[in-house]
Amino acid sequence: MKTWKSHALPQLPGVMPEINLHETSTGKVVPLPGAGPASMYVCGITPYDATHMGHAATYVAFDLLNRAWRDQDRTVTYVQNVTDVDDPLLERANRDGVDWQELAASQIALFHADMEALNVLAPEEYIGAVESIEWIVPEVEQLIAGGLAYPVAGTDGEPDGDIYFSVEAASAAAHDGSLDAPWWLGQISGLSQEEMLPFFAERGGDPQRAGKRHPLDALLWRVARDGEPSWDGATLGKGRPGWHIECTVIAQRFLPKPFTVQGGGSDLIFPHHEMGAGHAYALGGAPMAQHYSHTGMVGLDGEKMSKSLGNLVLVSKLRAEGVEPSAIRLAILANHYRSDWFWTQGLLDDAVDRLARWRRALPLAPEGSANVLLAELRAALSADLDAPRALAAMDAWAAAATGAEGSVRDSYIVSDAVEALLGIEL
Ligand code: 5CA
Ligand code: ZN
Repeated sequence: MKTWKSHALPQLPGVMPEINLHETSTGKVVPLPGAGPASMYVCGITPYDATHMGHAATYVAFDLLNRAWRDQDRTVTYVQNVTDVDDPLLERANRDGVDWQELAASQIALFHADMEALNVLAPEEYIGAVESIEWIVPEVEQLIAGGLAYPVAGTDGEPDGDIYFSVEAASAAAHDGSLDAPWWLGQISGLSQEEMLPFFAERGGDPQRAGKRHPLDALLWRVARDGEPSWDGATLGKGRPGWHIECTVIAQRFLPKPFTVQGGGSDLIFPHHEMGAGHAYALGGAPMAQHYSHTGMVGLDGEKMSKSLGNLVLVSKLRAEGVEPSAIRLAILANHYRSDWFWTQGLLDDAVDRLARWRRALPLAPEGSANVLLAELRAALSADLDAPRALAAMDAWAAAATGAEGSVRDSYIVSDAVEALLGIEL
């Protein structure tokens, strides 16, 4: 699928030091692999509503990592999916009486325009669930053949043949040596099975589905139902894929096994990334990713911002009201990516002021100040993408830029650094 356009990325003098990033599974900030190509998969949107500030914050956070890697002169391969067929999208289209494909296409277009406006570097590959069905089917067939997935008989009006991933068979295979590497349920999230159950039910799982071998077994293939779109599934029968296998297959097709960083919001730790890791082991005995990284949740008025609650601040709406995209990005960057935070008008007002201060300071750049600032920005970003610390360094630099005449060379380096590392155009 087509993606959006990246703005040009200025080259800076010197390089970013070793990047340290929080690892979800251990809770520790650890160095990322420092040499060779870097690869990243960030879970994309389900396109039934426009980009809200939570989505924007997640993609801006991983954009900082993309920029940090590029500042190390690394080759980066970034892949993002779009869940362009899934229950919530079909439910929304039904509710509103619109065609689900048109709804998806319109929201994807809006998302791309928002990402471009927010200066998020485009992924190298942007892949839809629908276009990946033909790659998913043989992988599910392989899991069945290996005894790691099984069909469920129809009951309570459900048809025969939905395919589920067996969490018990997969973790047993991982430990008896039939898979090369160990995998267990809880490896990424650290949750106990009792803790997993409510999240599973809340986030697309079906613990109560009759006929499953284990309540936490995840759907791999949903056979066709009346009134739902379906595709050829070869021996699986007509149907559509489950959610976790979509991301596993796309990531494994376009990225190394394992790739460097799997990213997404903290709402995806369980079950989505936990199951994705399990699917990857079950398919090849290799971990999905070397590192799992998650952003905090953005909320509004005391609740998580979510399409289902409807408490959304839309990037496109703010843009239509004339808010400068750089100010939106700067408001996001004022929060550390791992913290949960709330969107407020005050945050945006502060960002508008800050942008104006930085712009006023730019022509007054003190001689020799740019390289010092650049080192501070790099130190902040390499320390678990500490954008608030980078903003504070830039604030201090701007406050000190008070001379009558600035250094042209320094002002160029500063504006390039703020653009290349923070994605803010001055
Ligand atoms: N299509 C799936 C991922 S494969 C999905 O979760 N789509 S989504 O549209 O619900 O979310 C898109 C991305 O934004 C995900 O990485 C999700 O973790 C993140 N996200 C969703 N809501 C928030 C929020 N309130 N704050 C921060 N990030 C969020
Ligand atoms: Zn995903």
